[in-house]
Amino acid sequence: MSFFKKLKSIFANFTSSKSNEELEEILIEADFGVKLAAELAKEIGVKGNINEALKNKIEAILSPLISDIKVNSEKHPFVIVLEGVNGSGKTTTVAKLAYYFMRKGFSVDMVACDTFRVAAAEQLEVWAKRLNCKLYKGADNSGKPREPASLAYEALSNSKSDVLIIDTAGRLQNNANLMNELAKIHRVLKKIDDTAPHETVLILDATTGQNMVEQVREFQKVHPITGLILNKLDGNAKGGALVRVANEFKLPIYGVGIGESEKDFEAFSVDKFLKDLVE
Ligand SMILES: Nc1nc2c(ncn2[C@@H]2O[C@H](COP(=O)(O)OP(=O)(O)O)[C@@H](O)[C@H]2O)c(=O)[nH]1
Ligand SMILES: [Mg+2]
Repeated sequence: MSFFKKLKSIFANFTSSKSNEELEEILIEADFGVKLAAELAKEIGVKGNINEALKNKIEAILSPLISDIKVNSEKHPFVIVLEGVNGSGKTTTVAKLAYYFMRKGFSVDMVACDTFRVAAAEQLEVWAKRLNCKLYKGADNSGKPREPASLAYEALSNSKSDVLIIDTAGRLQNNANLMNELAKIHRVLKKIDDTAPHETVLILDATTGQNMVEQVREFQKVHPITGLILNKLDGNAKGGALVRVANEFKLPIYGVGIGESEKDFEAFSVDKFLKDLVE
């Protein structure tokens, strides 16, 4: 059952005559995870209006984390690396963030560090042309893929833009390779600016459910993630696992993806999220 349906059934079936253990069990069923379910059940208790109490609790977890992704103009360029598993929407989010920053008057360059798939660089090239951004590309003139870290280095050395957004690969031969490559990109950026990257944003797919927690944990092992973007909230996914991610990692939530165009990025709204959960 989806998180949404489970939550709906909690709201529909829960009566205040149930015990704390029962509430805890239902919350575990609803993908809150064992730890958070226990905490919530303890705090909410079985008295009063469970719906309201649960909503208040979810709001208390999420609201403090909602944040803008802000450019620090002292950093030039301000470097943002997007990371995440394959298909989570990284490349599309490069375009969304570029559009978002350009509307605020910042110039943006893009870097196609997913050099392993030709299609990945081409996908970003289409966005770069459409948004009129300079692109640092993942293949040299012979068509041979560039090494991602060396491309990132070249981009940061040469970019004159306000913001530099670096797209990365989501899948390599194995996880260790992917993580090593990301670590290397960070290392070379620091050779030029030891405070770079200024943001490392993990891109999550709202349809992945509880696997989200694992993803945050894995990427955090390599270097600190500074914020999250939750994509594909326009579909059936309700992104319920985000509550658990938020509770566990306390990372800023920079926005949500609600479609495939550059304009489909907006601030996370707790009200909208809660409405979707209970309506
Ligand atoms: N419906 C929807 N589709 C999205 C969203 N973000 C990305 N996509 C689509 O998801 C697919 C994978 O996106 P992509 O940016 O290539 O993911 P990447 O592998 O992480 O770079 C593409 O077909 C995108 O158009 C979103 O917010 N909503
Ligand atoms: Mg991509």
